[in-house]
Amino acid sequence: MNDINGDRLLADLRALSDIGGLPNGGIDRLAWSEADLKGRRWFARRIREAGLEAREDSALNVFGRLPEASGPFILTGSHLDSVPNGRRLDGAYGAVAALEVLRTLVEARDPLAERVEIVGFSDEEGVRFSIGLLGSLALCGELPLERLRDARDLDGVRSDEVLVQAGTSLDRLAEAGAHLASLAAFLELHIEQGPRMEAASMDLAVVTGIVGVHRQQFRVIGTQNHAGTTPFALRHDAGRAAARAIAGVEELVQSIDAEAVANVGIVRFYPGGVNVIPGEASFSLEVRHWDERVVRRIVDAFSRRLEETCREEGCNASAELLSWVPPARMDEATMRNLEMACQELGQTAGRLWSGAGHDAAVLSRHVPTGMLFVPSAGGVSHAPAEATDDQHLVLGARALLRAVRVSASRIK
Ligand code: HGY
Ligand code: MN
Ligand code: MN
Repeated sequence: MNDINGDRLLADLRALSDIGGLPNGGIDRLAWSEADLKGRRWFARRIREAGLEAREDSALNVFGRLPEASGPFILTGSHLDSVPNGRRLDGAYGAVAALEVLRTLVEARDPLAERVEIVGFSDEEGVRFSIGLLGSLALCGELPLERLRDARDLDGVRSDEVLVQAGTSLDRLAEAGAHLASLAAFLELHIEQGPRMEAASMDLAVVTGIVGVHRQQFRVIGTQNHAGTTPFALRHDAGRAAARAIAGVEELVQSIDAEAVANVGIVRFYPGGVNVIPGEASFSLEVRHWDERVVRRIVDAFSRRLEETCREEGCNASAELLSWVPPARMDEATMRNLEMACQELGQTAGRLWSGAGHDAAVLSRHVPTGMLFVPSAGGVSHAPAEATDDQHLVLGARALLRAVRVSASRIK
């Protein structure tokens, strides 16, 4: 059987990582930015250069397939956007590997190629509007439209304005859902983005499930005042109240469940003057666990803790849900198919929960879905130091090829 062209896969990954490249070696393809759109245009061009038909849907997801193919399809791919100051593999690896798989099937004149479609999803990271997975949610008819309509990006620009500038619009996003009926299954190849595979010397891992990801925005209102003349006893310092609550997050989360994690990734004080006691503080809180009851307990406990702290500081707090993606179990038969594909390569794949969120979490609610991981060097991701060695990158794509062929051969 024809196999993956490893050099071509690695060359494509290098070419894509030049788009949005940063002087420190990282990349920044923030969703809907010019660099992100350039990355999608590059992906569509590479699809066409392989003699395939490239199609962009209303969510600007980029699909590729044989021109005469009509479905149902095994869809495989991942996202093309990145976190700010990220690196070249998160998402991009699964999309480029999917292209290499389809190219390999077409070059081998494998009849199964007609049953395969690839995708580069939009805005998986959810950094722009704090609502992620937008491309896969649009494809699956699950868009939180009202929340998205109210959302603004980090510069305060309304979501619809950003989307119109990118070439679509909020109202058109939902059109993407029409394609879901053409899909029979979804497979996503991704880097682990964590330390477990490397620590266990695991070359390939089949994902058993994806954690639930809860994102919330808190606002603390105090009293803006002069930083030089206001005695501590008279202050209602919103920044101090927020900072005290944030500083206690790790202990609070660990006291509820050792496997849960949380993150405060964005903090802002208003008005933000060196000599002004902040009258307002806002911050994001993200909580993750594979059991949504644990996530609920953590969010409730943190909210109570913040209320107490605000009472002590003479401040008030309010909260707004940004997004909630429930935990997702992968399809058992698809997991076995992925394990068999690894065995064909003489590899025994481990089984792991994913601590990172993925488009596969959304697809898994609609079609049989599976994920395959390759290790991350030092367990690092969402940072310029993210890396995976070439052997693992090629091995993962070779396993994906075999898994896609088995899944495609089973389409009725
Ligand atoms: O945030 C995540 O877990 C994923 O990388 N988007
Ligand atoms: Mn990702
Ligand atoms: Mn990511």
